[in-house]
Amino acid sequence: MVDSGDPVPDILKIVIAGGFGAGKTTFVAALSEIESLHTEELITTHSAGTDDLRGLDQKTTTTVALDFGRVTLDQSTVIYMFGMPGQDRFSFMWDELAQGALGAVVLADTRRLEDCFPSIDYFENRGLPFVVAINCFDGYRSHLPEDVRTALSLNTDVPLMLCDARRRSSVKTVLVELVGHVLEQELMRA
Ligand SMILES: Nc1nc2c(ncn2[C@@H]2O[C@H](COP(=O)(O)OP(=O)(O)O)[C@@H](O)[C@H]2O)c(=O)[nH]1
Ligand SMILES: [Mg+2]
Repeated sequence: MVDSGDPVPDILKIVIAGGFGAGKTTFVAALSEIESLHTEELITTHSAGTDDLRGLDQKTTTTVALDFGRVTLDQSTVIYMFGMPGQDRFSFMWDELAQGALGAVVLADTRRLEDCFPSIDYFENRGLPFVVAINCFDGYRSHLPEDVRTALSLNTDVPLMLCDARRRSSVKTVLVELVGHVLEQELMRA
């Protein structure tokens, strides 16, 4: 076989978690270099009873299965992002999605902070490194990250930052922070 000379890139898998409407689909789409694959459906009166829409007056779609996106860091590293559906009824998929993941981003929506508790518990129990990104929705008073840390009872060693899931540069900063955190955890374990 002829060697093309192109190295086969390392594939890093990252999961994007958080409650319904926290911005996971937006986050993956903002950074993905491929058309992010996501399965959204218009919220019907059927799912309206199931998906809690409090505070989300503009939300008209709901992710049915998963978001998937890809971003090339450099020639040797490609990141695959998998959105984890936040609704409890999809929790049966979490183990499958988290399998082999390097780390996770938990998107927190300060309008409904409690919605990200299950994701945080899940990654803590699983021992998977994660960062928490507070998604900044317009028109809602911004919360001090340290107040959010207290409200989430988050360990001081878990990075916490503000982000705008619609902005590529903001999403990128969150991923860079996560990769740095993962490396730090690995060095500590070594
Ligand atoms: N203002 C603002 N709106 C956002 C942001 N991220 C997502 N949205 C909007 O919030 C809604 C929910 O986002 P979506 O990505 O579908 O949430 P998901 O359920 O977690 O996948 C959509 O209408 C987005 O356009 C953000 O950072 N700022
Ligand atoms: Mg979604």
